[in-house]
Amino acid sequence: SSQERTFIAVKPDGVQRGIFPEVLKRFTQRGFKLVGIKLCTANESLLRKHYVDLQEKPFFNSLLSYMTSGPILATVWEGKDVVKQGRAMLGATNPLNSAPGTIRGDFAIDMGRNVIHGSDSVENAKKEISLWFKPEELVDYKSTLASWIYE
Ligand code: YYY
Ligand code: MG
Repeated sequence: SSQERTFIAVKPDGVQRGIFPEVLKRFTQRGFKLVGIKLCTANESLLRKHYVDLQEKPFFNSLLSYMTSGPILATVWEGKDVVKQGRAMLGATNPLNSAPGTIRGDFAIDMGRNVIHGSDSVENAKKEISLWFKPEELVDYKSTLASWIYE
């Protein structure tokens, strides 16, 4: 449905390098609707929940220090198929495998500096949104552009 939501976060490198406006621009221009946004720093306990599936991986500690190294721009986007489309807009986990035209393919080289996070399923999106945002931080509004974006 066009009410589907995803969690997209610009990681500390993407914030420091000034890539976050490009991320906002790409999702907005595609036609997705911004329903939540905040600059925040992630603490370790939040990140352990966020990356719970990766706790046993050899890169987990370096992932934690990367993700706590500076501010993160946390966002929530709404629109038709936004979870899958968002992942496509991000590119592959390893930027060296990301096509030009994707965010990682255009702005990143190393996997441990891959600029951006995006939920990988509708179910994980719900989990991540509730982890990073309080319900009252998400804004419900009708976009006046909807009829120009959806037929
Ligand atoms: O969802 P995505 O971010 O594309 O990849 P995940 O497999 O969920 O891994 C999360 C995060 O961990 C990834 O964005 C970079 C880092 N990472 C890594 O540093 N080395 C790996 N071999 C795999 C992932
Ligand atoms: Mg992931």
